[in-house]
Amino acid sequence: MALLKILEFPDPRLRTIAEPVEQVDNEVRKLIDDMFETMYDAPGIGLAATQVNVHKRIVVIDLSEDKSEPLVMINPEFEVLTGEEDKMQEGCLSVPGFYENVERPNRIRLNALDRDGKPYELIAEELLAVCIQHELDHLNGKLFVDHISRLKRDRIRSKLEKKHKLEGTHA
Ligand code: QAP
Ligand code: CO
Repeated sequence: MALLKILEFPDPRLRTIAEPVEQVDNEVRKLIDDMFETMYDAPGIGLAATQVNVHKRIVVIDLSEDKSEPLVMINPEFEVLTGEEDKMQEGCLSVPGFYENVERPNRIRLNALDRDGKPYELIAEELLAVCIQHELDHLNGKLFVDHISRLKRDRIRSKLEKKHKLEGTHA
């Protein structure tokens, strides 16, 4: 297994629209294993392939405290089940150090393939519903900062650009 490099906002590669997976084969499963390792190392609760510069429709999520509930979503699609929204503080491994409130529907139905390529359906609520929507946004080139004010987004962008410049001078 391997730790993958996570792209950070405002990297334009995070705006790529991911392609559907045609075959869930060993190469895809290796990527999924590396994505879990990368997410657990961070640590994080969700990671989309887009964030590691692989533009395929693959997401991994684990909301547990002890890595005990790994969820794999390949070619995921969701449908909103309620008009009710949850306002939740979101973060992102691609926007390190920043957290902002985002409102999203709090009950969804997900359809996806698992790591064996088998279709499944899942009704998700609250944090899981929010996390799935956040990760599926990545596959469409969207970030949680697109859901907040331009002022806040521009402040985050300039702080991260400063950080990246500093990292560049040390490398
Ligand atoms: C998406 O985010 C999410 O800033 C997953 O310095 C988060 O795993 C959906 C992380 C919250 C809904 C609610 C963020 C790690 C991890 C950071 C993550 C950081 C280190 C974020
Ligand atoms: Co994210």
